[in-house]
Amino acid sequence: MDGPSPSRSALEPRPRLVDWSILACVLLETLTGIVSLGAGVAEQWPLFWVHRVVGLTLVVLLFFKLRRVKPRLSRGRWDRATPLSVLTAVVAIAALASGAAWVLGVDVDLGFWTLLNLHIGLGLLVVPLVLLHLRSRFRWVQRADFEERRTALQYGTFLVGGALALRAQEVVNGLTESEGATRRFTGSKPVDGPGFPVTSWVADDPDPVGTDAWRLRVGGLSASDIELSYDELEAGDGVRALLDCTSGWYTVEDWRGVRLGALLDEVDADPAARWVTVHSVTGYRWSFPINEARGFVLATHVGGERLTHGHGFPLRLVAPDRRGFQWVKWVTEIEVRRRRDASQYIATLVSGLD
Ligand SMILES: Nc1nc2c(c(=O)[nH]1)N[C@H]1C(S)=C(S)[C@@H](COP(=O)(O)O)O[C@H]1N2
Ligand SMILES: [Mo]
Repeated sequence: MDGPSPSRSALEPRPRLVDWSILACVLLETLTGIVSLGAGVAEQWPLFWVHRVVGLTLVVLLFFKLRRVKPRLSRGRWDRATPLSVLTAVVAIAALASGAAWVLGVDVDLGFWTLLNLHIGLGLLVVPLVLLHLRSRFRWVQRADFEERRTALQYGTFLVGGALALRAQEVVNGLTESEGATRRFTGSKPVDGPGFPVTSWVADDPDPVGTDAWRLRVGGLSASDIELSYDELEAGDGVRALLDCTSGWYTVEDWRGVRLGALLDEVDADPAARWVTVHSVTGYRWSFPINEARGFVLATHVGGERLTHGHGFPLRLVAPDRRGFQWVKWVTEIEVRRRRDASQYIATLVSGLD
């Protein structure tokens, strides 16, 4: 058992409360982190803000916790669960450090991955590690843990302190015009130089798609189904849109192609249809509410040039206000549906792994 350590500072909650708070923070970070991957409009900034403030709170709590358990790391005091605990601590610290570094404007080239990808990977790893760690170290929180009057004050200080630290960091970023100042609310930075990255999720990397055999199918919950060849696409609609990838970069480009709503009109989508799934030749797919999707463009061109293979030739989705992973490349089918396609999450993760 951990007795109340005599050297507990004024800011330090009781040990069990620290542990439970860490668990709550980890779960909240996981939730906000995952949801934020799909957040593309500015009104969703609080998600990112909460993720950062709770992350800072975790740093403080973890500091208290590690200081408390440090004696247990000395020779002869290890038990069977200690190695896992150490691993959990190391991964958690790495997750926090990579997240903080990213916010501060640091990026290191990790080959296929950005620092933000590393942060996401480490963060997702923390969850099972913490759950395993709980199996051997679980203790119910007790009422006495909350009875100290200063508890509320302690947590208030973490949150206000975290918010002030973030604000200060933004101001400093702005004054020094550091790299962090150019970030979007999502944390993404503008891509510099001509062109923008070719990004594929995990392993999606099809052979170049030739236009001879390629067709765009449009149909499903509609009066008719149609198939269009590349030459039949009337690519006259232009849109300037911001592509924001969850690996941490964004770019504004001029796209040209076919308005998705025009295709839906052509097949006479059923009034009962609520969703549209956009399929790639690779099996990668994403679905959208039909009314929003009507405004999307299926692009054949970007920046006045025909799409390259990497950017999705012959046809790729341009979905303004949606995060990059939903901008399906190498599109081959528009499927009108009653419901959202629940298999898309798995399909998108494993696409290209065969
Ligand atoms: N079929 C397919 N479409 C895809 C992807 C993919 O892996 N497969 N990656 C997505 C991701 S994660 C992003 S950010 C954008 C990147 O588009 P770009 O390569 O043209 O920059 O495409 C999206 N469309
Ligand atoms: Mo992405």
